[in-house]
Amino acid sequence: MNKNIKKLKNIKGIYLILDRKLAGERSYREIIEKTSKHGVKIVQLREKGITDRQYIETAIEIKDVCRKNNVLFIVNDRIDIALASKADGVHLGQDDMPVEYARKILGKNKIIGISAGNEEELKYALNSDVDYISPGPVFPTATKNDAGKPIGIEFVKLTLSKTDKPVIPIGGIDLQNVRELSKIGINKVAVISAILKANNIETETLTLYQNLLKPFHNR
Ligand code: TZP
Ligand code: MG
Repeated sequence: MNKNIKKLKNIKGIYLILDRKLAGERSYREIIEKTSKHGVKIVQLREKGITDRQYIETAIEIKDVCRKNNVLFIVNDRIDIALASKADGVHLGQDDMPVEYARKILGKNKIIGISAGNEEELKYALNSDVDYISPGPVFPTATKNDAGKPIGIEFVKLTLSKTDKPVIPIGGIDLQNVRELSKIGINKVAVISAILKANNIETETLTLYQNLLKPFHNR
C-alpha cells in the first residue's frame, strides 16, 4: 500500500470542500481555522468562474493556512494549480483529465482522488491509480446542479466491498444521515453545505464529526 493511501487511511474526520457562494461573508482562512479545530482534516479548493490568476493566488494562500492547521490540501480538477501551489493532491471527476495522465504529471507523491456516480464510473475508479474514491452523490443535494441521481447507501457499501482504498462519500451528507454512513464503516465524509450553511460552523463541524465517529452501542 502506498504512503498516500496509508496516510489517508489513518485520517478519520471531515473532508470540507470550500465553496465561494456558500462561504458568504466568511473568508476561507476563517473557515479553515475554525473547522480544523473541530474535525476537518482535509480541505478541497473548488473554484468555478474565477480567473486562473485568482485561482493560483487563492490556492497558495489556502495551502499555507492548511499547512499551519495540520489539514491536507486538495485542489479540484486543476493539476496545474495543484502543482503551482504545492498542494497535497487533486480531486478529479470522470470528465476531467484521465487518472493515467494526471499521475504521470503529478508523480507518485501527490494524492489523486476520484468521484464515482455509477457502476461504470466505479469500475474506472477501481482500475485507476487513485488514492481515494468518492462515491456520490449519496443523498440528494442542491449544491451541485449536475451531481446526478443519488446513489444511496447501497452504492457506498458496494464501493467498500470492492476496494481497500479510502472511501470518502459525498453529496447531501448532513448531521443526521452521516450516522447511516458511519454504521457501514465509513470514517471520512466530504461535505459542503452541512458546514458552510451553518450559523455556527464550529459547533456544526464538531457535531458532524462526533456523529461520524460515535460508536454504535446496540450492535
Ligand atoms: N460532488 C458530488 S455531490 C457534490 C459534489 C461536489 C456536492 C456536495 O455538496 P453538499 O452540500 O455536501 O451536498
Ligand atoms: Mg471536476
